Amino acid sequence: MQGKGYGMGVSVADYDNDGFEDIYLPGVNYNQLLHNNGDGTFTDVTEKAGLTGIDKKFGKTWAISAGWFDYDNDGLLDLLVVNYVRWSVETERPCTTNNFRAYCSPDAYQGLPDMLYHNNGDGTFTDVSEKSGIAKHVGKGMGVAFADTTATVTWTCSCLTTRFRNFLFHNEHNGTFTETGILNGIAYNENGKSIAGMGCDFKDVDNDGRPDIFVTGMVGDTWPLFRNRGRDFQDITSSSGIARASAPYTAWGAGIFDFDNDGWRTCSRRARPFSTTPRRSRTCRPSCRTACSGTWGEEVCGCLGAGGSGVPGCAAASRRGFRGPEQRTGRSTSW
Ligand SMILES: [Ca+2]
Ligand SMILES: [Ca+2]
Ligand SMILES: [Ca+2]
Repeated sequence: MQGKGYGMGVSVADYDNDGFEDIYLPGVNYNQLLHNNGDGTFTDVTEKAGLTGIDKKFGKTWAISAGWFDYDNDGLLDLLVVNYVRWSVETERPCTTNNFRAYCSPDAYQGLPDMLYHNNGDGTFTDVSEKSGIAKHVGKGMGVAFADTTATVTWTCSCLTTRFRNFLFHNEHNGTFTETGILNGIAYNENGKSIAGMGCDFKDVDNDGRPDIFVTGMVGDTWPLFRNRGRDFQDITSSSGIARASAPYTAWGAGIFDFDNDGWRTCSRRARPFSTTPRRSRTCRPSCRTACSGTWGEEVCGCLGAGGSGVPGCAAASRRGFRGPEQRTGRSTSW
């Protein structure tokens, strides 16, 4: 597996249904599709597959993340590539902080649309970005997450962007997508602002059957948690306790997991808040007990707890080492 250029992300899935997981690597100047040969080796099939990430208008786009999902239910995984900003060495301009040359803010660059590739089933893909409506929406994307909420309303994927509003693409099941981020309440946070969103996940944190959206951001942003109410989303970042816990941190990756592997909808006395510091644990513990009685705002605190809360938690990698829920050593919860 020979890497090329500056890789930014990774997405793993068996796109050709041969039983072996394949790898897609979005990057700055190259994207790569590595086919798993099933014998411990991989073959770079990017060109043959048509997944170079080269756009006829923008050239090679700066891709940061990608995700596999079957948008047309034909049994073959399709690929969404999330693009960041228009940048090249040739057009880079000088930016300074306190008279020192520094990286420019994302505000200094133009955004890009994302790309959607349809899996043709013969090892090749067709760029359907324009046909599907995805290319109409220019952003500065960094993360992507998918969820199928057919029990309520079908939202299929969410692209998060940095210093630009979030997108929510609704799968119309006719080959096209409608962007409904503003209508459904996830475009901006509860203060009406966009944040430097980076990682995201789209899973059910409160076991009501509707996937919710969690986003990580920069220090001071607080990391939004949007609760899915069926017809729309409600920003519960503050009421869940995440605002307070996340405000001092910058984070990229995000995930909603059941850390202690003991199933859904159980609370324990050991439930702790979304924090690794004892001080915050003490502050929030009474709320977590309330959570067991089913109050939503407090339940998030419990849901995000570690060490036996029994419901999924949220966690994120952080520049300052924030790990999300604390993990204990013990039977199924060892880390
Ligand atoms: Ca495969
Ligand atoms: Ca498909
Ligand atoms: Ca939910």
